[in-house]
Amino acid sequence: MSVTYQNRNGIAVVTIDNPPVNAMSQAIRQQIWDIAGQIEADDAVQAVVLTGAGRLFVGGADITEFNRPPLEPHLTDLFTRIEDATKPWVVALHGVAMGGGVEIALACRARVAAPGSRFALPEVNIGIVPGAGGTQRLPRLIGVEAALPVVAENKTLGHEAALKLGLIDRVIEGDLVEGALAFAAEMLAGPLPVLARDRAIADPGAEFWQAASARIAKSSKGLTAPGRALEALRLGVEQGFAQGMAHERETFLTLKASAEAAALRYLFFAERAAPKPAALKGITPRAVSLAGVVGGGTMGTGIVAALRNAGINVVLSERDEAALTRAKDTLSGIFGAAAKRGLISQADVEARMAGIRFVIGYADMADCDLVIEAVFEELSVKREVFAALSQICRPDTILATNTSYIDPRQIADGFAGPERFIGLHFFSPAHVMKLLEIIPLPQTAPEVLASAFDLARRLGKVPAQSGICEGFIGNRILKRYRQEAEALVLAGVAWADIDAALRGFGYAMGPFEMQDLAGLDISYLNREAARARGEDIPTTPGDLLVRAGRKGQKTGGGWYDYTPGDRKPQLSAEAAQILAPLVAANPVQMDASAILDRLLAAMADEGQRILDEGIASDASVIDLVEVHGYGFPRGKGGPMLIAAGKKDEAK
Ligand code: 3H9
Repeated sequence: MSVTYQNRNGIAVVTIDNPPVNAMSQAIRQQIWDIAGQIEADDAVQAVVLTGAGRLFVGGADITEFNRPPLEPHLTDLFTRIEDATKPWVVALHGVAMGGGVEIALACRARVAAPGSRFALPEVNIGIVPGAGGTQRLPRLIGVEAALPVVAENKTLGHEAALKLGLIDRVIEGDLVEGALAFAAEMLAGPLPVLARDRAIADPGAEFWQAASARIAKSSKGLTAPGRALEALRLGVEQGFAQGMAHERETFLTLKASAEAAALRYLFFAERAAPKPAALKGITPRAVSLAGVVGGGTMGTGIVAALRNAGINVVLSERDEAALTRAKDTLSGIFGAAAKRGLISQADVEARMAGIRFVIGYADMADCDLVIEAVFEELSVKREVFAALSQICRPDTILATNTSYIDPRQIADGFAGPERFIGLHFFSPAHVMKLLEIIPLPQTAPEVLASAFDLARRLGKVPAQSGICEGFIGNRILKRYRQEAEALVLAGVAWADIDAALRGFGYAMGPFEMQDLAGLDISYLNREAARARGEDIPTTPGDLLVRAGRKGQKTGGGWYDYTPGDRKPQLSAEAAQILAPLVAANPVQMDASAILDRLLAAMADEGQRILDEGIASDASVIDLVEVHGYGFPRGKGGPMLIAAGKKDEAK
């Protein structure tokens, strides 16, 4: 880790070398600071080219330092020093510049970049605003309208857009440092470009700010930072650069110290650790270029869409023509909707559909590298599929089940090549939801497990390895959460209060609204099946509602009533009457924070059991499951993080 400085014919080349992402840690800041001082004092230097070693320029400030008080020299002071230098600094950007990496570039006199470079201020993702001038210098350089989505909405700019907007001054084909040196020499011959801080800025007016605030309030889903980034930008436009910088710094420091930012940082590192389990280090995954999917229902088609979006060709198998036609329609609907939203082109839609072979039976699965079964959740049906696949497929074809509850050992039992079986539990809709639970069997080969992680990476999913237990990590915690919520109802707490508490916490909906949306009948049928097997399962509120024909939104009512065409839940006198025999006679008032404490504690308790049993390797894996598969509010980190915080408070 070092910053080096070399005099190249009167121009100093300063190189930041701090793998893996050249993060600007205290040591790096100090070295740049010192070198900047030496350069100012060196008569043999007329200008500076700043560059990063390795595959990218700079990934930003060093986030690992954010849990501690900031250490000097601060980035803001360093950037002012660069800005005030009498020798002009030119930055040579390549790969990625993010956060502080963009901000240091904005403080330079000029910016050149290699083709393919990308620029972003992703600070809002970790609960902060850009804290070293990003909200002030960027709008002065590229205009408020172009800067706002970068500053507050995590928009990335590619090199072409950056050039057009004036974020960079030249794209350098060929050797970047040589090109930057030539640019600096030219620059010295003419009048120097005006610094970003000294450029005029136009206020786009009240209407613009109003619309932007409304858009950001909607898209930020309860997170604080995006709105504060907008405010910081606006304040600098209205009150000038110096005031804007002071306000930005204060906002940055306040947010950095917040629980929300701590939770988002925790998830940032958890998301980066999850794809790289230590046990798989050095193990090469198998190549997957053709995948089979058995079952073209909601889950199967979602998985096919996810695979095609990642460029993997697919063979989709169904039982008959009618089912295949339905699957085809669903898939063209999925891709068509993406095209309508401008995410892909019409040509992409056609290419994605063309990469799917729709077949009946399993014969065409013979040459697949991976086959994912997504058929009805019934052991015998799944075993039928694998009986055929284990005969037809190559011996090295990975065979995966998308079961959400059934023990994958039972599904694979007795079939040839047990080392190639694995559980891959997708979440519906599978082309949207980020979570992929990966469930190795005891005999799964390490390279099959490595292939599952590699697949998650290619599909843009967050992988969470789970051991085998009923419901794996996610559905096991969901069951406990629902049980706890129902226990409160039985004790006399109004279910509308419980749902409201969870919504207030940041969930899109509470447990009872969720049941109404998903339908109460499937879990009812599961309970009935278990009762038929002789299991002693007491009558639940869900049983009474389903028996009275209230299966949820699809039947016009469940826990709540619904008017046709409207998903808004309304209190239901009928549901209350049906449940009266189970619910305590006297209503119990419980405030939202007490309700939350109960439900979050139950989730964390189940999570702790999951850890104790070795089902998950780390508490952060459980939190990733909740955030990416079950709508746990990102800004809260996860039930395990909250429980750990409570334990710390109690100490
Ligand atoms: C900021 O700049 C604040 C300023 O406005 C003001 C300050 C006053 N720090 O993602 P990868 C680690 S806030 C420390 O797998 P990729 C990461 O944990 C910052 N560590 O690589 C991982 O560690 P490990 C704003 C960092 O090639 C390793 O590097 N910037 C940082 O897929 C490789 O990471 C951001 O938010 C960091 N800043 O992607 C950018 N960044 O190997 C965040 C990464 O031990 N970073 N690490 O698991 C990214 O988006 C991606 O890492 C990047 C590279 C695109 C840069």
